[in-house]
Amino acid sequence: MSHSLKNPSSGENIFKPAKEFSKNARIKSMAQYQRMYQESIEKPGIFWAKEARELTWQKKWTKALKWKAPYAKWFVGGKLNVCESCVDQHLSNGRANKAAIIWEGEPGESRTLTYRQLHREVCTFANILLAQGIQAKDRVMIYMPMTPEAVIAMLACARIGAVHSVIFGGFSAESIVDRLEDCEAKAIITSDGGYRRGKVVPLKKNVDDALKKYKKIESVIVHQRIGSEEAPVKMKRGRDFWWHEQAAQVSSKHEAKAFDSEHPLFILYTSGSTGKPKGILHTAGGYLTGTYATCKYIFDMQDDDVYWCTADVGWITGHSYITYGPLANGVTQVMYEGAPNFPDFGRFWDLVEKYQVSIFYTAPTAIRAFIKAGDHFPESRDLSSLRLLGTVGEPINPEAWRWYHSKIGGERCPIVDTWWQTETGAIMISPLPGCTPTTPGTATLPFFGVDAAILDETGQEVGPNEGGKLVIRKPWPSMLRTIYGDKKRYRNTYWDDYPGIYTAGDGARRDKKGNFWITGRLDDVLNVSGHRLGTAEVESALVAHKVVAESAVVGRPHEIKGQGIVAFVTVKSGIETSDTMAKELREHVGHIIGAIAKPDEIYFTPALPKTRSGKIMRRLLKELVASGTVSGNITTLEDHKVISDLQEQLRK
Ligand code: 7RM
Repeated sequence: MSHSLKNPSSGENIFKPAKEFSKNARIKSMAQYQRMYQESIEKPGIFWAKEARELTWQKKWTKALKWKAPYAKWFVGGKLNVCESCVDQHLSNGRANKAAIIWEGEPGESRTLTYRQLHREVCTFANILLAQGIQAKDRVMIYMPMTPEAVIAMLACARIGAVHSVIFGGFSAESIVDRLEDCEAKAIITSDGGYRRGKVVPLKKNVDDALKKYKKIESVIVHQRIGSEEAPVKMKRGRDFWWHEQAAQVSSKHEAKAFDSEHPLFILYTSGSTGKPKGILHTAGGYLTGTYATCKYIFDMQDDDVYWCTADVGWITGHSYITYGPLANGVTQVMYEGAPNFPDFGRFWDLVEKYQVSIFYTAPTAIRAFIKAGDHFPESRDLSSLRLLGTVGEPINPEAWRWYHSKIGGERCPIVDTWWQTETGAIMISPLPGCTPTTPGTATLPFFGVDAAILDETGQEVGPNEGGKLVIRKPWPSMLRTIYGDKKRYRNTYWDDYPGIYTAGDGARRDKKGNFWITGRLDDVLNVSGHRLGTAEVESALVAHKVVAESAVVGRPHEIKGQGIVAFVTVKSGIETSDTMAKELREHVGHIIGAIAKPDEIYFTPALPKTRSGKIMRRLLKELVASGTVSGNITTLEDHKVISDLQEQLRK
């Protein structure tokens, strides 16, 4: 059992991994972590080369790292085919008939692909791509639902050296066009549709709409996921091809050719501070090494684990922790197509029970939705197969952390709160589950080889509990190599604050023990009467109140204090809101953080504006409180109506 030690002086909860967990974990003690961390920082080349050697290379590298800031080359001179580490190697290491992917569709059908079957599918699809004239370095867009074919498509691109760019299936035709134009893709892989909350998402139709504007696509390969009237598909002759028809015409054998370690692997678009998404470019050898090693140490993947990451492959989490990292580790993983609340909020826990999931990785926003839905959902399922939990995407509020720990983890599972970004490729700051003492709300300590620090404006490292900019001072293998087609923006965004140092764009502080507390994106840090205050801190305080399900906090110019605090609050179902409640919440925040943090205004809303990946769009809320309206592009919003309703409320 993991136990919690109450520290009476600070009132903090410190959770330490159970002995039984540590005993079998790769990293068993803090002493071991510290020794390895020290070595990895002093001699990163040696540390990472040791990890990289566990992967399959056709030609060994001559130099682990060549660094000319801000450009890194890892495993220089090395040649590999990423697909060999993720798939082929398992055909000869005893895992050929082991389940690689156990997939469940939203309607309930289930399919298992062994590593041998995955290999055949990937080889077949690689041959389909070749038959379409796709060559190394060509960009291929992938716009698919959460089916094994999405992973197969990614791996097949990697296998032939093509550069995939996955677009989340929830994005609109308009978003597809922007990205197609930016990377000048030659082919698209899509599906007739996918199931989400009982409805069919018409993916191929969205592609057709996008292709009215972007004319450089030579082939569209369509996987038949739905295959019925529910997803009518128009095929354009000479351009559109059914996956299964092509598969019948090509060989299922394909020999993996080696590519340079720095060969581009994929481009993934992510939002920045401007409207135009950034195409983050990752390359083969370093990215694979980073995702492989983090899965091994942070998720402690073992041969008998059943791992489940609930992210979509359209996000970096899906790339690193569904496709590349887990497969390179030869683990068995669950993949689920649909929504967490279909048919109800018990679905995830049904899956955990049915497939005996042992490692579960999800986002705080999902956890808060589960809290809101009610405890009876997890309580009525057997979750005893779980041994390790993870979170990613935003700071987790202690309230959600504790719920996750007790209701999902049965107080027995360590929780790894993993901080990282699309740009970092792999997890950078996280507990190691067998050794790191954790406190709800902190991502704790840097991973091996990660020289994380917090700097002030002058470039000095700040003292304990002082806020500053989170930076990484040394290159790491899975770091982004550039923003595709925009070197200038690459430099400006990440490397201009301090010479040779990567600026993450997040604010953070370190406590006396060295734990990193991420306070949120820097544009979300408020300064109230000269006090630095993370919007995340106020949100966390609000969510700690028993009526609150979720909240978003933004700053607004304030005559006297510099910035005032505006809170948007969603209450749990069945609870009535009132002015009295707003007052109570103000007092509550004052009680938890201090009077300084009391929101000046509180707006109740049935939902918060979120991107489709579940991130709260504070930028919109900020604009809304500042100007009363929202301009610009809101096509990435999950629910447009939320904004118009709030606008109405603010007018009153
Ligand atoms: C993996 C991912 C990156 C941004 C990042 C942070 C925030 C992510 C955490 C977190 C606090 C965490 N990539 N973030 N994980 N903040 N604790 N454990 O989310 O590119 O989409 O977003 O997400 O602000 O900069 S991402």
